Amino acid sequence: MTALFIAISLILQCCFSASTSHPLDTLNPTEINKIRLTVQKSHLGSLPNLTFHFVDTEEPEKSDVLKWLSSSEKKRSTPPRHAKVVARAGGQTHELIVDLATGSVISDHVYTGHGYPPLSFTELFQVSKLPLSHPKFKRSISARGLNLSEVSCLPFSIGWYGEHTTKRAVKVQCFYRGGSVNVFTRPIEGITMLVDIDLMQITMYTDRLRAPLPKAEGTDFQTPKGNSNSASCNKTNSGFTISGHKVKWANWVFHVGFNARAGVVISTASVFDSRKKKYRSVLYRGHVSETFVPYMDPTSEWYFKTFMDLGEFGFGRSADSLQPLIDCPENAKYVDGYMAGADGKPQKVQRAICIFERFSGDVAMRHTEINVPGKLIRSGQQEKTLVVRMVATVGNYDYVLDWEFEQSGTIKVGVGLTGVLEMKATSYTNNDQITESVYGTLVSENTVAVNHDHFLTYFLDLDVDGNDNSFVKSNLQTARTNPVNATSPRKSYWRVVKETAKTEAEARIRLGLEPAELLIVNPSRMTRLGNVVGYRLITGQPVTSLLADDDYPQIRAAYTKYQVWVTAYNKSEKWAGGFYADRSHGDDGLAVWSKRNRAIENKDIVVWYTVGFHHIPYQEDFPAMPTLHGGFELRPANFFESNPLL
Ligand SMILES: *[C@@H]1O[C@H](CO)[C@@H](O)[C@H](O)[C@H]1NC(C)=O
Ligand SMILES: *[C@@H]1O[C@H](CO)[C@@H](O)[C@H](O)[C@H]1NC(C)=O
Ligand SMILES: *[C@@H]1O[C@H](CO)[C@@H](O)[C@H](O)[C@H]1NC(C)=O
Ligand SMILES: *[C@@H]1O[C@H](CO)[C@@H](O)[C@H](O)[C@H]1NC(C)=O
Ligand SMILES: [Cu+2]
Repeated sequence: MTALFIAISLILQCCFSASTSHPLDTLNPTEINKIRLTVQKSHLGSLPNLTFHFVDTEEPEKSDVLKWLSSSEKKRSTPPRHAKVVARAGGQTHELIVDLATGSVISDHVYTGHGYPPLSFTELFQVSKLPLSHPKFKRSISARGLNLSEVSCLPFSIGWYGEHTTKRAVKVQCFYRGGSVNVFTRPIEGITMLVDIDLMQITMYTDRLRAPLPKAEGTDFQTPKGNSNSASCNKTNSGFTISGHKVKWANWVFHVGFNARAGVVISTASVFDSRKKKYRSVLYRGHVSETFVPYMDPTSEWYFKTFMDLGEFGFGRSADSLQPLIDCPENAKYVDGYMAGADGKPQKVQRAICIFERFSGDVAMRHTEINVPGKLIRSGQQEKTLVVRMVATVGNYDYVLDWEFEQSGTIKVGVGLTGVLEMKATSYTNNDQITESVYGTLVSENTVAVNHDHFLTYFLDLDVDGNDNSFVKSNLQTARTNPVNATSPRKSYWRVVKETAKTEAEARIRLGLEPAELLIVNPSRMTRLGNVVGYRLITGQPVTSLLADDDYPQIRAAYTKYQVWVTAYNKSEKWAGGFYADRSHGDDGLAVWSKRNRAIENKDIVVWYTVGFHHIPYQEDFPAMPTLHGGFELRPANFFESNPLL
């Protein structure tokens, strides 16, 4: 959920040229303005209340992009540049495709299905101000003896609980600063307001219960500031180059994009094979596809808190300007991000992304050989990697999102959770007073941090050494030696039994039950030795949603019941929770697409992996939590002929 409103900075960008030479480049400010003018000139311009909720490139056909990439610069034909726009006007949701070359709308229709486009920050900001002039709210605040000018109110998306018809709506809850900068630690418990977004009015008001206001003391999360402003963009010479959005480093080349919904998008990542003397494709496109953050307090003030941050708000929309020397090291280079605001005008997030070489102090590889007579042979390499990072501050939580490229061919995806927990006020000051369930942990006097989950589902369109891939499960099975004509004193060993998923149903994986390795292979490419070329998905902690299948939030986020899914590539299937995630009914999204049970063997396929955390809060998570890490890896598996580090 969200509360931060991006300040538009006017400082010039530091390290990047704004060239739009790659077909996957994200929209630049000139293009965003052109899209706005085009839409305003169309019939939408005459409808009341025109607001922009989604503005992004309409991704070109993959075949056109691949053709562009493989042809020489002179012979290239750049695919047509189109934008997808979802706007609200006259109380309806309009989907438009805008042709940027001609500045015209080439398709336009009204969406009438379930769910709504992302909430705009402008409307969320307006919502947050509504209570402050609402007579009932003012009465509730003075009845509590509080000072209205110390109150901060925040909007929360509300999901869907089986209602036949829905409106665009959010709930609002308020917090008391009164000497604290850590707004979330001081909830004014018991007051809930429902806001109809299209009317921009409070349509329901409840003041149901009272709980003491948690104290301000001990809630400050600010660490003493170092001299961080002295960091410049190009202090250290770095081993990578950026031209436009294309990054080249060591044996890697890839494209870095940014949009309001996903944040960082990595595409056309290829790794150089020094034996074959060419770049070989690994990942056509990868980004966070959706998040699901359900809280585990079913009471009337809290039950609706089951956020799908990407579809409801946007990770790019929540991207925070990175703080040099805190969020990224001294040798980082920064990239600004651009997106359209509710008015369609370009907004800039300064330093939305940083890129840096990491010298982790770890060992990339080593060996000492003592068995060569008369010699001691010792060698090794230190680990040096390239990190692409952004931070999404989605209200109380901060997600540190990394793509890390290794010279070994591995891509490591990291998720760091930090920020402030969502807390509720309670009368309890010690655990021994608690007799009923409080659905969380007492983390400070009068303060319960509520149990919850974080699921970040990644879209991974792997193209391992080409378009057509298969998904293979290598099961490790205990085998018994033959007891009859025993030639071995051993009774057992394990062996690998490979299973290639033929359809989408066979590629829904719940990890952690049986030992298995998951591979994405290119069945038409072999190594010299006849092993099939592949990449391995090394998964993190096996976490799936524990909510009941028939619970409404779970119906909307059905894809969190498995950690891994594989689907047939379809350009319009990108958002695991469905495109219209706000108040969705679960009738679009990964779980629905996978039910088609398409063939996925030796086809262009997409892997979906969910990084999950069950979060039981602990006292150390208060007043702000130390970063908790999760993630996964994509590691070459018979992709190279031998160790690419040598
Ligand atoms: C990098 O730093 C040098 C010297 O400090 C400066 O002259 C140059 O303009 C900088 N380049 C960029 C792209 O900021
Ligand atoms: C336009 O917005 C205003 C408030 O922001 C609302 O009162 C009005 O009903 C809206 N009109 C339509 C057609 O949605
Ligand atoms: C309320 O808070 C404001 C701003 O912090 C302060 O200026 C004002 O004096 C306070 N009023 C009371 C009655 O405490
Ligand atoms: C691609 O996905 C969309 C959305 O799920 C669907 O409507 C369409 O039929 C799919 N196309 C193909 C060829 O499967
Ligand atoms: Cu958490």
